Amino acid sequence: MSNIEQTLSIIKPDAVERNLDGQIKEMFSINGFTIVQEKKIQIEKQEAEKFYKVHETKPFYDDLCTYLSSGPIVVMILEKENAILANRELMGSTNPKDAAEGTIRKKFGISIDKNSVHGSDSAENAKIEIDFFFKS
Ligand code: IDP
Ligand code: MG
Repeated sequence: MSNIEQTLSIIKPDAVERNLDGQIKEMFSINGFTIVQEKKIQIEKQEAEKFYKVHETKPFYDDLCTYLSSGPIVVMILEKENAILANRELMGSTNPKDAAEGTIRKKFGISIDKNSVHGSDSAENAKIEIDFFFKS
């Protein structure tokens, strides 16, 4: 049975700053994702804190929110069969050092914090994250 899903992807400041957004979007396209909506924005730290609220108890939370709000990002709704898991696989492990060959983080990630992309981790969070950026 078909299971077309949507997931939220973010090209993070480190990648936008290095003009990698075109190459990253091409990787999505080659891998069968449709970019349903996209926008390039910069968010306030307060918004980053809301977006990453699940991580609020982590020691890296403050740095993470400062970082996500430090420069322009590209937020996208990606669509494909089993998009949520497929995007997590295409992104690779959180730490680029551990990411598999051919993944976005292996190719472009600099470090565990500057790892170039975000992707929703579940159907529930995909919906919440898509609404966060695209609900009018
Ligand atoms: P994910 O992005 O692969 O889903 P999460 O565990 O949800 O990884 O963490 C969210 C983001 O927080 C990561 O993408 C990374 O930028 C940052 N992060 C995660 N773990 C660490 C850490 O141990 N030190 C610094 N930053 C971290
Ligand atoms: Mg996550």
